Amino acid sequence: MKIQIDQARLTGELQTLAKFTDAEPVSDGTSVTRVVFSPDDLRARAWLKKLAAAEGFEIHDDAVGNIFIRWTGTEPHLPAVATGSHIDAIPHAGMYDGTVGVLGGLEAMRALKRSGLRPRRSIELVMFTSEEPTRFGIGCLGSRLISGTLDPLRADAMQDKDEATLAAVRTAAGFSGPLSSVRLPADHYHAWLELHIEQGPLLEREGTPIGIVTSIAAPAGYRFTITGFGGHAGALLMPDRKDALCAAAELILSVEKHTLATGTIDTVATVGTCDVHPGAVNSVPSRVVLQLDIRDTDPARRESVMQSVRHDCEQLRQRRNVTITEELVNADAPAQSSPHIVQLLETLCTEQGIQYKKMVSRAYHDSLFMACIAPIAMIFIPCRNGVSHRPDEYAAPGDTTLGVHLLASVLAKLALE
Ligand code: HGY
Ligand code: MN
Ligand code: MN
Repeated sequence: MKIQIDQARLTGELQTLAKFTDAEPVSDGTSVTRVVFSPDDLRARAWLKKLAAAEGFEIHDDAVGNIFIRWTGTEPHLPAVATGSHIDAIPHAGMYDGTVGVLGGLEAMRALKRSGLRPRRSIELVMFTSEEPTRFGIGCLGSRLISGTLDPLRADAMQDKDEATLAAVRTAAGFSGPLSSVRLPADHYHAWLELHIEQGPLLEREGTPIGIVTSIAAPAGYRFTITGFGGHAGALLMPDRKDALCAAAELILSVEKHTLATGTIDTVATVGTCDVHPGAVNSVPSRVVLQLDIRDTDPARRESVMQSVRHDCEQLRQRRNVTITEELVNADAPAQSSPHIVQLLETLCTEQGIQYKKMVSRAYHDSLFMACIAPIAMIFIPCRNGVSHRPDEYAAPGDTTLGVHLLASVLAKLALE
């Protein structure tokens, strides 16, 4: 069975998908903003479905808008083999994060069909809703609901910055029905694979074209609200102030200090947003909301950093006479890849003379949650300078093709098991 990836077609489709964006063009790359259920996201979804329909694949979506594109096997009652990723993009992102896994997965299926393969097990491509936390503050909405790790009622009540709920937004986008219907049982899939850019520098730095992910670090998200006493920037004297932004600054530095203090690169933390109220140059900030993203391959070590930050918060409350509240958004467990699928990938790489590296994924992916209901693995390809979530994010066509070819090879093996 000869698998031929149509590199020109795949490259063209990645470029077409990148055009579904309302980001202004930039000189140093391709800037993509595609927030879940935005007009661009809905147009991109419709375009993807048209591509899939042209191949005669069966298509359906669920109540949260996850899209399922199935090539039915000769034994359709057997649990399918699945692959996929996401096409939503954070503001001013690049064009390869997630899309390589969706369009690459589609091309892998097309290439297998062209090769004459007759899969026993159906092969299914999944495009997940809202992998990025941009709109509703939590990542992997679609895969969390599929895996049963997010309460459907909590999910539907989540609001975006305009206080529109997920329930209202998804219904307006044409996805109705109870979110409880999104959940899939643990035996629904025989295996799950995701092809993704590394979003880090290791593969390119080592000149290795393929990464085989053995585990995915565990993300946690917290929202801190600091409330002080603000007022006129000129008339309110310094001793009378309880400047919420100064307190927030100390909290942010506390996060950095305790994260670095773990002494391992496996612990990372970022305060990525800082909303200041009232946000006027001549008004002393009275309230600040921070969003913290902290990740580790070891959840206990992640929690120990949080404990140290909480200790510093207590000091801040006393010394600055501010209130600080902490709200848990998510605290997820890490995921381990299936040794069987990792072994299959290693054997394929060896047989095909492909140099590979087994590695941890520090970014989270929908695979983190698919691991709750199926054996998983991920295939990484290099991205230039390790850059991601930026317009200069770039994956070379040759690397993408190699990743898609490996994905197609392992899908074929698993679909014949
Ligand atoms: O943040 C992440 O790890 C993913 O790219 N959403
Ligand atoms: Mn991302
Ligand atoms: Mn991604």
